[in-house]
Amino acid sequence: MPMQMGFRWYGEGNDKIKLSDIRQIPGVSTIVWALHDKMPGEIWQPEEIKKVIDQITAAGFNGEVVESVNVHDDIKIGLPTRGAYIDNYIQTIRNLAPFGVKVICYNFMPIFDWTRSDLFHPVGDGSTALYYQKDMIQDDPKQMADYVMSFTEKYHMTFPGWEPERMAKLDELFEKYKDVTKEKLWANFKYFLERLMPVCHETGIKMAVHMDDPPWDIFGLPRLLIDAESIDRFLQMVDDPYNCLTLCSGSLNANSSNDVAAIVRKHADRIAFAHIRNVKHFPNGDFSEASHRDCDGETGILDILRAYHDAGWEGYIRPDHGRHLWDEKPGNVRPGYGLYDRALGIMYMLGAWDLMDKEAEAK
Ligand code: CS2
Ligand code: MN
Repeated sequence: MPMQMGFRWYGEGNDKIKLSDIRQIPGVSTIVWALHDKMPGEIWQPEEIKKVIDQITAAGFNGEVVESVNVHDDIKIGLPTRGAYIDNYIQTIRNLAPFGVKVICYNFMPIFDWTRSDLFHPVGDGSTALYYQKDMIQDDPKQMADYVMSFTEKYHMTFPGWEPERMAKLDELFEKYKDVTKEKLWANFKYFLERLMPVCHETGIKMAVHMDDPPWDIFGLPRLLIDAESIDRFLQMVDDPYNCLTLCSGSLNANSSNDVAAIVRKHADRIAFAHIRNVKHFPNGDFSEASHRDCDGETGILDILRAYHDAGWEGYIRPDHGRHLWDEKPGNVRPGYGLYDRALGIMYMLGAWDLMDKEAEAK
């Protein structure tokens, strides 16, 4: 089985992009989906899963990758209530398996998912992209949460990992994380995965953790999956073929010293899901997300693709955040998840991949 190209879709009524639009992008086999109205810790019910899978398969795709089943904060903090939340997570895995799901992408970041200071920053060519201004993300998490929530209110759009219900309790959450050191977070992570592995073996579903974005501590909260060393530690900590990575090139390369291609070469067999995103760095430490074209950023997109190809890698891959192009503006596009730039990204990736296939055949 060759690698499978995916496209993230937020679901009917929750995404302006239609499955029939995605159908027109060459080479997409897999819809990367989720039940976006579920709170972390809730069980995903078979009938809810079936409804989405039926839509996906009717449109000619498979729904083998879920992004994300979010992990309840009590599990990350290590509270006594974690047992019940892990039981629920296990039940969700069991409920997903009969519908052909093979990979669950998730993250283990305290409180916040991806963090940016501007969701629609001008790139300079008329398009906009997600942007990180270093000096704006220092000590006031509320300011940032308010900024993201202002989009939620204005455009009636919620972002995974930024659920208004959780953001409303920010003080309480920070208080609960007060004693969670980096080592404690690692230990809680291990506990969670060790409970999940038997059910992963039983169901054939791989757990694929997403990298922390950006890959450093923010607002005093520890972050774990930040570089080659921490990825080694993670894979050894629970050394099981079902304990895998969602290797997100752009998240990792927000720290420009991270060499993503080298990580691919080392751990291809444990990468279940690849996110391809390009990052442009500025001398003051700010960064912008960029088109997938190699020379538009410094992430090394072509080297990364070559590393996957050389490894004979057979996982799922998708374009990650793209820019907002043409008529895509706040209000009609999910930040990072427009139709056009991700479609262009797919053609770029497939172009490189087809050429590498041809070269390999000729050898
Ligand atoms: C992001 C994340 O980089 C990405 O793909 O959009 O929100 C990602 O989906 C989560 O961190 C995965 O749990
Ligand atoms: Mn990603």
